[in-house]
Amino acid sequence: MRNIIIFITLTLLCISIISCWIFAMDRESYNIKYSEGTAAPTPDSTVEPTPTPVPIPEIRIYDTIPTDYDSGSTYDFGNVTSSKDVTFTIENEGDAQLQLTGTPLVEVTDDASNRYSVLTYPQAAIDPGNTTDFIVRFTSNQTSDDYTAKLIIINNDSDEGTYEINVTGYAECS
Ligand SMILES: [Ca+2]
Repeated sequence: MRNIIIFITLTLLCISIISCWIFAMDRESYNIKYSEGTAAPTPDSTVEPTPTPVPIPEIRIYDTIPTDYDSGSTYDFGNVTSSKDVTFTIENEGDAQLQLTGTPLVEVTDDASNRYSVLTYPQAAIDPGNTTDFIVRFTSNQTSDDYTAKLIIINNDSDEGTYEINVTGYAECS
């Protein structure tokens, strides 16, 4: 009977020693894993991943000076005795392709006396950093007067999709 008790005690002692050794090995393995730079798991983390910025087009229009004509601004042809041509430049300051989607690409509206016309149209697709030109003509006639109109450029800029430039000019008869 005494031998059996000694045997059981030794067996339990061995099991305890082996368990401690296995636990110590696991602990060492864990410490090596996370000391190598791997972040410990944080199941309750509320940090959202930073979204990647989406490339967007950015329209800018100026004339040959260059002076910017923001959407809604006015270009003044001044006093014109026969006709005057003005070149406007469209630049894409964004990082995605700028697309002109109007038909025509530059539309003249509110031109009751047909004083304005587009001589040269711009390209429909403008890559980031590139430019394209269009030319607008103001034509005088036999009646001295002020004439106004609008140039409409439909495009895929998110906040200037309908770009409008007011034009004005004084037809001066000689
Ligand atoms: Ca814009």
